[in-house]
Amino acid sequence: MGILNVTPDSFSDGGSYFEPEKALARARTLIDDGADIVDIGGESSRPGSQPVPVDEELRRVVPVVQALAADARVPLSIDTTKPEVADACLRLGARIVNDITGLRNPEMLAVAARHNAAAVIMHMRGMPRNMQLDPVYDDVVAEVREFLAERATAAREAGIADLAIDPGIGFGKTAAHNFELLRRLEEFTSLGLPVLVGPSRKSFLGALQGQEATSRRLEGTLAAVVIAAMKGACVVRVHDVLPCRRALQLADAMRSG
Ligand code: HH2
Repeated sequence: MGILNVTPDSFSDGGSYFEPEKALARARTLIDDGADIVDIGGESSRPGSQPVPVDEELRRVVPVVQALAADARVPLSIDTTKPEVADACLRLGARIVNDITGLRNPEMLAVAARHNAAAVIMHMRGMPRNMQLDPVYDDVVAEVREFLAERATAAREAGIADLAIDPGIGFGKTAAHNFELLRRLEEFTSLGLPVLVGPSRKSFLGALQGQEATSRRLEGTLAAVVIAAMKGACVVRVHDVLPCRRALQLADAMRSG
């Protein structure tokens, strides 16, 4: 899953693809580099970020989804917490709702079901503005797993058949929590749903290696996606599709023997 942030302030590429022409060119690069899905977001969820009004989020993503839906060779996913934005993008041809709030809004469940969309259920403790203020868990894997199982049941009951679950790397988690989620990723696959993970360029990778600049976190990202794949992840959400694809090709070859 290639990331397309149509935002001025995303944590690693804010402002780079904010104009529609730049966003479309980026989407084409992601697809040429081997992305199987393009995930389009119009609101940053970096720690400390504030919500964007619905009109502004629509203004950012609608032209991009519209243009891409007409000629993209891969399914489009919309990364949003707002049912109005999901609805508009699904109408235009997006096929997947990626909701960092885990479809907790009943209206979001209804929108995804109505459009027969697939959905990604992600775990987040708190909201972006406050999620990194000292997150504490007794057992991070057990607590995240329980949340994902509960939301998957709610999504199925609402009529959404095609689901993936995501432990939400960096969303209300310390670096130690993120490492533990990756180390014990198999415990999520046992829920019987495809597992998606998004470690790309995140700060827990930088902290370990003294790489504060997000542009210096590629090696950490490659290690994380390979480990996630070896532990059963089906989808990785990344900025750097080409190198991740190459690293995953090797992991696949080793896995299949
Ligand atoms: N991470 C980000 C955004 N959306 N969705 C899922 N399912 N999983 C993730 O790990 C995930 C996500 C944050 O990354 P990015 O989109 O690059 O940054 P920003 O939120 O600042 O736009």
